[in-house]
Amino acid sequence: MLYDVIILGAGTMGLSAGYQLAKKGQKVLMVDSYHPPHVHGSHHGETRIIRYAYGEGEAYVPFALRSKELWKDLEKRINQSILVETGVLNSGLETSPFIQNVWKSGDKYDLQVEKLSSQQLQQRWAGLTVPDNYIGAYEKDGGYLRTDQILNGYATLAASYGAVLAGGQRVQEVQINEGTVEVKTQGTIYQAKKLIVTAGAWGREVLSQLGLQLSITVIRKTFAWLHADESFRESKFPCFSFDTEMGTYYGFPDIDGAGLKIGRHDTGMPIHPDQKSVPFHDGDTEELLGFLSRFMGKGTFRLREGKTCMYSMTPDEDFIIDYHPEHPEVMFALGFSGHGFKFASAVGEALSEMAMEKDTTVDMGPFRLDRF
Ligand code: PYC
Repeated sequence: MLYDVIILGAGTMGLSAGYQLAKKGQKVLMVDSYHPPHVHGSHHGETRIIRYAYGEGEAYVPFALRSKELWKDLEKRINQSILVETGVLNSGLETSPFIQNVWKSGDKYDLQVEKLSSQQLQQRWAGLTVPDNYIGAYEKDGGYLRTDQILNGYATLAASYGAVLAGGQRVQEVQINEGTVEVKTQGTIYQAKKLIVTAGAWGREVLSQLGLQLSITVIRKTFAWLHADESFRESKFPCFSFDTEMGTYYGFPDIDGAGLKIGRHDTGMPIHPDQKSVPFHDGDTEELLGFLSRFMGKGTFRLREGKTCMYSMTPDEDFIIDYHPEHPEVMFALGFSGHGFKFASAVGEALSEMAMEKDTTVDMGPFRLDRF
């Protein structure tokens, strides 16, 4: 069977692309080493932040806004709540480049971002202890996405339009023969006219088989849920992102009694994606508690569960979404650098448009490979 498109990596990005393509009448095969949903992709951990005034740069704003439209569309199609608007608080020194970008992008796209002094922050959210020289940029439309519902929703919808999911299929070889893509797994060779690579931390290796060396480093990251008091519940506390001299930390309020969730966004140990990561340990807990005692000092926190995950970092921490420079039948979306999940709905749409040789709804110019 000759598929129109094979997608390597059926995490959120791959399933989103598979759904979009199958809905548009394409014959789609999605291949994954594991059986989605699993803990090896970028979707585990139940929740991801969504925000629009964007500290990583204004180029992301149209992408985030289109993603929101598509998340709302997905909510209707699966009849489940997936985007919850708790608000997102960005905080740091007024001079922090991240905070400056939040203002700049908010102004440019006329987004609602409220400026709060450290005193106002502490008045509004009882748990906060913010230094005097910090400010807050609060986006009330921001919030979080429910990852399991999204993954299962896309998998169900993609299947309903005829997309095939081949789970537990580790890719051994990828080749291009006279314009046809061949993907070899244990015992099977699949063929297609086009190939999309959304293999996350494994994407670099797949593309190197096709002669393309991407500069992506896989990093071990940790996050945890902590028992916290009432002032950190979802009805009373926002999602947050703090750019501090102790590092960059993000988190979520206590959702449905799961505990306050928090992680460190910067730094981390380089690893190979197949290497068993150093398990979450006491040092990881101490790091997170160190941040909490400084910036949420009125709370008492106790570790409930800690986990590790992987970020695929590019040198500039911006995504790479492009065609293979020598094989235009190959496309990829990789290097999400720890801030990609919120865009998965629009990434899938863009990849489907690229595979069908159409203009993309959102300009992918800022994410091209030739910027390096
Ligand atoms: O994009 O807000 C974000 C985020 C939080 C943690 C990792 N990425």
